[in-house]
Parts: sequence; C-alpha cells; structure tokens
Amino acid sequence: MAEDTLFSKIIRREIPADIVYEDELSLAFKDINPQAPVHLLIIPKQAIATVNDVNEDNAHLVGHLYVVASKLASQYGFAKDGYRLVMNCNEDGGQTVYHLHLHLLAGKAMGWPPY
Ligand code: DGP
Repeated sequence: MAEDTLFSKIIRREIPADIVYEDELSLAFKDINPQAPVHLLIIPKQAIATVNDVNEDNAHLVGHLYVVASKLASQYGFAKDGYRLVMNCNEDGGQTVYHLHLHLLAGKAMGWPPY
C-alpha cells in the first residue's frame, strides 16, 4: 500500500492546490515549482508510489493520465506546437513525491537530452 503523500492531501483538499481538471479517476493541478510556462501534474486518485508499482490491475489508470494530458493539451491550445510528458521514478529518476504523477510541460521548445 502506497504511503499517504502530500498529493493524497491535495486530492482530499487538506492542502491547497491550483486544480485545473478532475474526474473520478484523476486530478490535475499546477506544479508549485514550474519548469516551463505551463507545468501541470496529472495524478491518479489511487495512490500508486512509483512506476515500479504499475501492474496489470492498475495500468488503465496510467493510460488514463495520458488521456487527460491529451485533453489538457487541446484545452490549453498547445497540442499542435507540442509539449513534454515526464514520469520520474525513484532517486536517480528525480522523483521526490512518491505518488505517481505525470508532468505535463509546455509553452516553450524543450531541450534534449533532459540533463
Ligand atoms: P517529482 O520530482 O517528479 O517527484 O515531482 C514532484 C513535483 O511536485 C515537483 O515538480 C514539485 C511538485 N510539488 C511538490 N510539492 C507540491 C505541492 O505542495 N503542491 C504542488 N502543486 N506541487 C508540488
């Protein structure tokens, strides 16, 4: 069972966040420390700690995060110009909050490689 993180607290409205989208499976809100003009975090309401915890039973939730990302890209108007989706895993991946989340970064041309 995943730890109760600050993202669970955002889902339960125990701490504030600038929420831009919600449905029965997911929530999206603005990152507190944006790395691009638009930086959203899309999370499943079910607490999954890392990508290592994705399995056949919860994989539909990960797919759903991408559906939400696509919707938000259209809604914000950057679908055509493009954007970046990132999911960090554990320490070397740069993960700091252990509740699975998809970063959606947009509004500028991204560099590659990302380091
Ligand atoms: P990661 O490093 O991939 O685990 O990303 C965690 C992100 O979460 C990081 O970009 C900053 C963001 N973040 C951390 N605490 C808060 C918070 O309290 N509110 C919001 N909106 N974002 C947060």
